[in-house]
Amino acid sequence: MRLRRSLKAIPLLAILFSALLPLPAQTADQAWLNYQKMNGWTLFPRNIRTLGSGAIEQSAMRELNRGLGNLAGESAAGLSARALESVSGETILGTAEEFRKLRPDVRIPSDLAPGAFWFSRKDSNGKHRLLIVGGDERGVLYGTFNLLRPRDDKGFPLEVRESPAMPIRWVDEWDNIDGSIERGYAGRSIFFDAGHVRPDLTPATEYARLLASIGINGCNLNNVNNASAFFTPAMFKQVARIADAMRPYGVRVSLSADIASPQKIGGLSTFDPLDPTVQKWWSDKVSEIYRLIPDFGGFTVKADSEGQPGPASYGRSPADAANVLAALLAPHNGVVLYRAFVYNHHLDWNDPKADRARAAYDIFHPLDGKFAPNVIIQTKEGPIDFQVREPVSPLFGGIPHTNQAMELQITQEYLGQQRHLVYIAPMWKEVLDFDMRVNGASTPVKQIISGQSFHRPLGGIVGVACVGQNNWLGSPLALANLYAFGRLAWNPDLNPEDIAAEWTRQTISSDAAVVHTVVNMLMKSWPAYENYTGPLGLQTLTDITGSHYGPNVEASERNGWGQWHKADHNGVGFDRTAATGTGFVGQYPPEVAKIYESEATTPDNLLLFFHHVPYTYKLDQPGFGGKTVIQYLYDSHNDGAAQAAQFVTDWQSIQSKLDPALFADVLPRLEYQAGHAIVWRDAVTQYFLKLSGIPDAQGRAGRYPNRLEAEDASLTGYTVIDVNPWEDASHGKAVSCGESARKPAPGGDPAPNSALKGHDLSRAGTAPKESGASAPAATHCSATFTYTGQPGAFNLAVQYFDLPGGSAQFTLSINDRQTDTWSASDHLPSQRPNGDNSTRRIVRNLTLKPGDTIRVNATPDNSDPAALDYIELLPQPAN
Ligand code: GCV
Repeated sequence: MRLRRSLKAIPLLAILFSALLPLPAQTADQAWLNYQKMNGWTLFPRNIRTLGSGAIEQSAMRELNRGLGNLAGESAAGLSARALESVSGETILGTAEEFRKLRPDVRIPSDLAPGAFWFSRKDSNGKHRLLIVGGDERGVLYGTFNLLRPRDDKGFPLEVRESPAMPIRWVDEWDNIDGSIERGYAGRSIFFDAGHVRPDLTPATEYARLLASIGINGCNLNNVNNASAFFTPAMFKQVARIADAMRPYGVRVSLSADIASPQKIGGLSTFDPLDPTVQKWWSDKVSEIYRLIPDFGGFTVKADSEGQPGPASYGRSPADAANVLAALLAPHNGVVLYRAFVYNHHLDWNDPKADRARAAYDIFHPLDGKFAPNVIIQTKEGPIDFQVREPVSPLFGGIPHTNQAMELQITQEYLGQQRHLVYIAPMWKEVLDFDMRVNGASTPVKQIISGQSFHRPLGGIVGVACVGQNNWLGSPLALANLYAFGRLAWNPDLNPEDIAAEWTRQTISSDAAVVHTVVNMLMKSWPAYENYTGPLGLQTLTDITGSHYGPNVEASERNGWGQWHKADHNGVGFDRTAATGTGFVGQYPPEVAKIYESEATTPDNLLLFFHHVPYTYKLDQPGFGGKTVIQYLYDSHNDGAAQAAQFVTDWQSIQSKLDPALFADVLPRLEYQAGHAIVWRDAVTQYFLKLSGIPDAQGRAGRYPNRLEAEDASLTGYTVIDVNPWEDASHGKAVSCGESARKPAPGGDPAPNSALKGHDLSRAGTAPKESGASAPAATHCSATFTYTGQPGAFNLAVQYFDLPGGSAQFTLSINDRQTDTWSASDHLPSQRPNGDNSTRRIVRNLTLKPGDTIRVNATPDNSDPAALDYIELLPQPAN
């Protein structure tokens, strides 16, 4: 017994020990700035100099030298004579002003705006001359990165001139002072740890490099929830170190500000923004910050939202609060990004007029024109919360006299949490291109937020990135989203497919087959995810009060949060029309409202967001095949899961052309996704089959002929349990080993970071209960199945639940011969077996004949009870 314990302690010690070792420093090369990969792409004269001495210009020069370093590292032998010749000459970097002063002999464009650049390559007197000219220092840096970027087959251009589409191009990090990250899926903060700024800020500088390479100029460092802990003198000093680390790449830092800070940490009895003592408190804070960080960007504010306090406590408006802060920041060139994500999360589901989607417009439209010139209203792209598909928020058309920014989410909270491949740029592009038709004129959202449509001085785009210590976003292919965000912020007219190709060339390989395959996978990934999670405007049908990850259809009903789909026995969808629904549709300008008001003209992919229709409603628009809503739900979930499986095959098809480490890193992620897409498919189709009572015309929903259910197996030690929600397990049941030994988290399953967010689970109505097995704890369990089909060769899927807090062990034996063993050691959400952690293991190439026994042996570990759902025999592919 003692021996067993000490043996068990070895891996634990190893984990603890490795946790104490410093992680190897994270660098921008791990993302897309790997000049080794781009070797030889860009040839430029090696004699490089800058006209100015500013830090950002020096960064530009360093960047060229890095690129050159790799070019030179290729050695003369590796370069053709022509290439070597083409790099002789000079490269000159400088701002337009510096050129005018110091090199009046050189002709440059006269009207480069801040951030803009122009570069040109010319032959002069037999020598090459490359000029990189910026409207300011940032422009020089952006031009340099542009020059270093591998291009498509058209080759290296002789002249390029570009300028950013909008002034605000920021990322938001939701980092907490203890180093955790709300909605972060890539480990801990690169900035903070245990109440302090990290001693080594090399990753912060590397992050700034990455951001600058795609034109991002601001980074809001901390979580919008509970931000007051950051507003102490000691913390300001430390944040100044982050600002120093990021400044050389032109990235200004800013902070989320908690409106209640004067009371929470300032010792005042009030936080009323119009109270003079409160204003004095903010004024002192702002002065203190700018003494330390002269180029501080400003404040991001979440107020009166999801438990965060705000001006409403004193009957004040968002404009009152925003303007007080703005007045203090204005002399320093700082701004307030006031978030329009303000809503009541105690809505009454039974009230047919209650609608969370209305909130932002209802609150902010009446305030249009009342905000100070340096306030920007930051609105999430859709009216709910980063769902797999939403219509564009009508607020973009509703405050023409106010500066606006669009908030997008790069971190994949509702989009598979970086475990699923979802390239979001095509969704962002649809949103940016959407024409709001304000006053009956063309007003695409991208032009509204850039300030162009309504002649606003400020505006822009903010991406919630939540990068962490684990390769920035955790999964290598997820980095395409960060890259695409920056490219679209720079130029929203770019095409997501071209951006994907650009990213692939820099990050993976320039090989044509690789670029083709990866771009194809990326472009198909959002539609696939939408298909298997929530098509037709249903939104992501996940556990909205908990993990926001796996399927939980019922969670989006009967809660106060207002993320509802209103499915009943007869129909599905939320009537938001002006005529019979909540009136949300009326918030759009008339031409758009007219489209959404009618079922016939609402795009089918948003139908259920706007309308409640019978399951038998026919989808007549192109691409929807004239199917009924219910049949489309069945089909799309099957198509989506099939597409996810195809990603595995696609990736395997380019194995020989990929870096082996990258191949090996990505493959299991795609395999996992393919398995989890099946969990999604089955959960949603079973749910709607039961609710509607209408069968799947193709007979797939709820029928799994090749499955052997664990609850029907011959069980030793295992107890049959009800899975909650029922649709997350085949037939609602599973078996669990050592149930009574488990120590579920007190109070059930909290939402990740729920304490921070203030999510009120008691109102959720879906707070999970542990299924109450009381059998003595088993230390080993087995489920034995007898094969009764035809003899043949199969792959076999074992569907089990991989719970956190332990690494249960599984083995699979055929006729008592062990054929596979694995441990359930992933870190998936939820403390109980459900769709968050339902996981598929595929054992390949088994031959079976009637009477063979298939046994799954399991050993639970701590809070992981080695729960098992079913096994499934899969036909083997022909090869
Ligand atoms: C930072 C959603 C997320 C929260 C997030 C909130 C917001 O509700 O689940 O984690 O809190 O949006 O954007 O403020």
